[in-house]
Amino acid sequence: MLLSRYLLPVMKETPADAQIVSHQLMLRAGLVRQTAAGIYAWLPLGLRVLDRISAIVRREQDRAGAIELLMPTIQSADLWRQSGRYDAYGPEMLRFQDRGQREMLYGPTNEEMITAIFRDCVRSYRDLPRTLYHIQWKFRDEVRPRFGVMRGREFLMKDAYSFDMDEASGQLSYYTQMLAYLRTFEAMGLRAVPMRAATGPIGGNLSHEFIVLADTGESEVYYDSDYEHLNWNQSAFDYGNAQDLDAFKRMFSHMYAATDETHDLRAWEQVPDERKKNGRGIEVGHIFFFGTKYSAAMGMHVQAKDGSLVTPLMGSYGVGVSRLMGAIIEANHDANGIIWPEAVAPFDIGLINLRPDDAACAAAAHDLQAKLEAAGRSVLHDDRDARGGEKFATMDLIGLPWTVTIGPKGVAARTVEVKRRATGEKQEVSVESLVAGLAKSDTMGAL
Ligand code: P5A
Repeated sequence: MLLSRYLLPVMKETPADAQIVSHQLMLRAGLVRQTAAGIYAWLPLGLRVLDRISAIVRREQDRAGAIELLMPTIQSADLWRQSGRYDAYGPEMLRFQDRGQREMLYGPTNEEMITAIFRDCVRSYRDLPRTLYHIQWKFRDEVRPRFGVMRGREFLMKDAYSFDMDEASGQLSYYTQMLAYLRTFEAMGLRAVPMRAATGPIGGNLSHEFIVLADTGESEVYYDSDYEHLNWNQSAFDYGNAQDLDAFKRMFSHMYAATDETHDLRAWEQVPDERKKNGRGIEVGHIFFFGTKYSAAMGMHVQAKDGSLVTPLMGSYGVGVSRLMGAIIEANHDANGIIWPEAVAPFDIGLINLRPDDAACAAAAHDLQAKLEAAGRSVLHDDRDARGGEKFATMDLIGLPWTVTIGPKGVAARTVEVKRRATGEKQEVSVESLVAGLAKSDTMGAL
């Protein structure tokens, strides 16, 4: 991608209306633009990150056996009257009428809709268990939308819904999603702790919030320091264990996290003092097991093996996809800008040509861009007619993992400077070794 033909409206000044660093950086780095209170347009660079976050969420959902579908954003009030939540939901729900005066709403969540779909599609125990998910925009008319995409009114959520024949199977679905969440956040370079939580308007009595540790977070969290060191992708944690609920529970049982030291005290007492930590964090996910709350209210039955009719048990599982972008930035930035983890960066490499007016430099830069792209790397090539200092500052602000700089001296020697954003380390390398190294390895870190 040539920056001279891209849309990247970066700002030098910190916008006065943005209170937290992630919101400031998202505006300054040209990721989003506010179009109304709590509503944002995703600019090209921001959309690339949002797509990469969604892709990781999708990959981990698929790996955990969940099945993707897509439900609409607009729902009918009648659907919500079936569960009794139409009146209960209150002013957070955006309600309106269509031209036939039918009452409609912009979905804040999809428990009712998925229950109706599943109820109408499925008759037999053979069709259960199932977990279905989608990644779709939601609207909640929050009283105080703030902190940019962290608490928006329109926001992107991954919401999954599980249907099971009995309690044990339902809990298995719940813990399967719990593991999928820990893997999802880890894959984005985040440390997240699952914390027992209240269920609010979703319902049920088994619920966890996932809190990303960040000093600027809104929630206080007391947690077991083991969470900082775990690798949820190691084989000790495996969906194979999911055949056995006890094995699954053991996987999580020695670690606890809570909103305060007294909450879930019995559990917390099992954590040795030296592992007890507290800090701040951001809620990026929330999972619920609420049994028959919606399936019973909406008249859903499936036939069991013995011919009897059973009301399936359900859970719902949310990830704040757009909020995650804010959380990732809160956890990964410095005074100069964002430091994207490689897994979600909008481009892998920023390529700076210091002298686009010089024919040899321009030819070398275009040639290197083509070679890097052929090796499977995404490249944002700053070919603009601008000062070097401005180009470096832009790259630091937008936080691409690697910057490769081409200038007249290097062109003569066939070398480039490679800088790693996370550490600031710089290295002179030959163009050949850069390209050969990239062809061999997944990460530039191998250089
Ligand atoms: C779970 C999936 C639910 O809605 N129903 C479907 C359940 N849970 S939740 O906790 O209310 O939301 C899930 C996640 O969505 C994010 N989120 C938000 N992100 C940005 N702006 C908002 N206003 C907002 N509200 C919720 C959070 O990450 C939350 O964990």
